[in-house]
Amino acid sequence: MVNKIHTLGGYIHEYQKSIANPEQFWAQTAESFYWRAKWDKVLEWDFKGPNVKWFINGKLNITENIFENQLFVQKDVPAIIWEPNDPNEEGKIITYGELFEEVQRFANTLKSLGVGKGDRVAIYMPMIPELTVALLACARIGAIHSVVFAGFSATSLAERIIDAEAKVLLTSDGSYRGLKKIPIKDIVDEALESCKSIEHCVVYKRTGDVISMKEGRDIWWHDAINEVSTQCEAEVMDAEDPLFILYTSGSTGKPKGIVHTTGGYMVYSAYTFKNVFQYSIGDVYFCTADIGWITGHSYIVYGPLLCGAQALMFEGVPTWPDPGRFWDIVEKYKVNQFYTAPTALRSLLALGAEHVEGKDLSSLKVLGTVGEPINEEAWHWYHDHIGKNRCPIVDTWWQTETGGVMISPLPGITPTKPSFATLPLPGIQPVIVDGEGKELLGNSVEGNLCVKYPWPGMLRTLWGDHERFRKTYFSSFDDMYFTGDGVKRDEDGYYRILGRVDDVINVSGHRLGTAEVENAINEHPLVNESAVVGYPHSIKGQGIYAFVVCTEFSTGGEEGIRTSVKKAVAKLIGPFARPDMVQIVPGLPKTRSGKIMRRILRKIAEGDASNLGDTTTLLDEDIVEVIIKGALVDVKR
Ligand code: 7RM
Repeated sequence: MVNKIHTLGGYIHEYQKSIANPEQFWAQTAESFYWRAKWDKVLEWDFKGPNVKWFINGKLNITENIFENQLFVQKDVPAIIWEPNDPNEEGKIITYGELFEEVQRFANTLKSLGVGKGDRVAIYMPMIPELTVALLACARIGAIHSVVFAGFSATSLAERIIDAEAKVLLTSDGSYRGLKKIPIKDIVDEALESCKSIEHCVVYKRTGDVISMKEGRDIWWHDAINEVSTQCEAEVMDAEDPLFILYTSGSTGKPKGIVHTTGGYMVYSAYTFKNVFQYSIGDVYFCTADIGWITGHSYIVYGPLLCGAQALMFEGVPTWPDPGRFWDIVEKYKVNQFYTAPTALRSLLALGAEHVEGKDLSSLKVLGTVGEPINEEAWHWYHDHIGKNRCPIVDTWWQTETGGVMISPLPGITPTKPSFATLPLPGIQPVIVDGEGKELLGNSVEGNLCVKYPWPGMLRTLWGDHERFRKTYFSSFDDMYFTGDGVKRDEDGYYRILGRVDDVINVSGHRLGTAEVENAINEHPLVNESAVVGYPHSIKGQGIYAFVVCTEFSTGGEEGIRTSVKKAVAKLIGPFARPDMVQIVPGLPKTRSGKIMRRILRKIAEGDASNLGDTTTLLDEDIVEVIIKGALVDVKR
C-alpha cells in the first residue's frame, strides 16, 4: 500500500527526504506495487536529450496492480459507481470482481480483432462504465489507448486517429448530455472516411438510436464480447512501455500526442491520488471530469482504482435536470471527496445557492479543484456553501504532461489560502525563472514555472515527434522542464498559478491553442486571416475573442459572417471551442516583419485599450484605432 502523509511535520519530512534522495524516495514508493520483475536502476535522465526513464527493466502490468494484487481484499467492493445522465434511469454499481471480469472479456475481444501489444486503440465514448473497461482492457494486453474527448468534432477525431495510426476505434451509437442526444456514431462515420488505419470499429449501444453499421468494419460491442472467455492473462510490460497517448493543445495548430508510460505513471497517479485526497478505504470519491481529459485518466480511472477506491462516474451535466444535480449525487452516494473545475463552480454560483439548500452534504470531507485558476469568490462559495466551512479545499495544479498533481495542499494538513495551489508534493522540485532563464530564488518572486528534476509521472515524448517534445518543453530554459505557466511565489513560499504565458487558452477548463481556433476560422471561405486571443470571462475563466479579416461580405453582412464563423469553429473543433466574440476588422496589427502583435489584441479584448504599451514597431498604427472603435464587449467579462 502506498504511503500516506498525515501531518504537516510528516509532509515536511517526506518532502525533504524526497529532495535529498529522489531515487530512494520513489523506489520506496514503487516497492508497494506488484512487479513481475524488479527494476535494476531507478532513474536515468538527461533534460538535454531529452531522455527520462524510470524503473529501468522493471516488468509489470498496471491492471494486475488494480485487480489481482488487490482482489483478496476487494472482490465484492464497488470499484465504479455509475450515475447516468437521467436521474430516473437506474445507475450501476460494479465491484472489483465484476470489473475484472469485464476487463478480461473485453481484452480478449480486442485480441480477437487482431489488437496486440503496442497497437493503438482510439476511444471515443460517453461517460459510461464501458469506457473504463475499454481503457483497462487495452492496458491488460499492452495496447496503447488514445482517448478522444467525445465533445470533439469529426475533423479533430480523425486528426488524432491518423496521427496515432490507430487500428481499432471504440465508440457508441449516441450519448446523452442533459436534454441533448449526441449522434456519436454519425460523427465517427464522418471521421473514419479519412482514417485508413482503422480496421474495426466496436459500437456500444447506449441510446438505441438508428445508426449505420459498415459491413466488415463495424461490430456491436454486445456481439463482439459474446464469443470470448472472461480470462485473460496480463501482458508483461516494461516499465517504460507506453500506457497511453492523450492529445492536448499547444501553441501551434497541431495537437500534441502526450505519451505516458506504464511504471512511472502507475506509481505517480496512485501516490498523488491517495495523498491529495487523503483517501481511506471505504470512502466514496467523485471526480466530475470527463475521462476524455487527463483528469479523468489519472483521477477517475488509474489513481483511484490502483488504491482500491470507490470511484463515482457521472454521465451527465451539472445543470440538468436542475443546478442541484451534483449535490443530489453527493447526498445519494454519501460522497466523501469531491473534485471539480472552477468553471463548474462559477456557473453554479451564478445560478444561486438555493440549489444547494436542503441537500445533505455532511458526508463531504475533502473538496478539490483543477484545470484553471480559481478566483477568490468561487473559492469562498465552494468553502462556505458546499464545504460548510468544514472541508479543506485542495487547489491542484498540474497538466496533461505531468500525469498527476504537482502543486497542491494536502487536505487538513497544509494550511490553505484562497487561489493558491500552495506547495509542491514530495518529489517535485519547482523553480521560477525570469525571461532569461535565471532562477529566481527566495520568496516574493514571479516568473515562469519550471521543474528542475524528473518525476515518475512526467511525459516521455510526443507521439512520433521527439524533436517537438524537446523544443516545446526543454528549449526555453536550460536543463529544465518548462510548464508554459506563469507563477508567483509569495512571502510564505506558497505558489499561485497565474495562467499560461504562451498561446494556449483555458476555456471552461478546456485547453485550446489560439492557433487551433485560427486554423478553423481560416477554413471559412470568406475569411482572409484571423487572430484569436483569450479574455477574462466570469464563468468560463477565459472567453475566446476572434479578430477576423474578411475577403468580402456575403448576404447577411457582418452579422451573418460572425454567426457562420462561430458555427464553423464549433463544427471543426467541437462546440466548446465556439468563439464568444467575433469582430470583423479591416486588418490586424502587425510588426514590420509581419508578426501579429497579440499583446495589443489581448488588451483590446480585455477592454483595456487605454494602455497599449509600445506600438512603434507596428507597420500601420492606424489599424489599432479602427479595431478599438469596433471592439465588442462581453457582458460576462
Ligand atoms: C489537469 C489539467 C493544464 C493547464 C496548466 C494551467 C491550468 C491546471 C490549475 C491550472 C491554475 C490550477 N491539465 N491549470 N490546474 N491553473 N490553477 N489548479 O488541467 O493539460 O488540460 O491543462 O491548466 O495553465 O498549464 S491540462
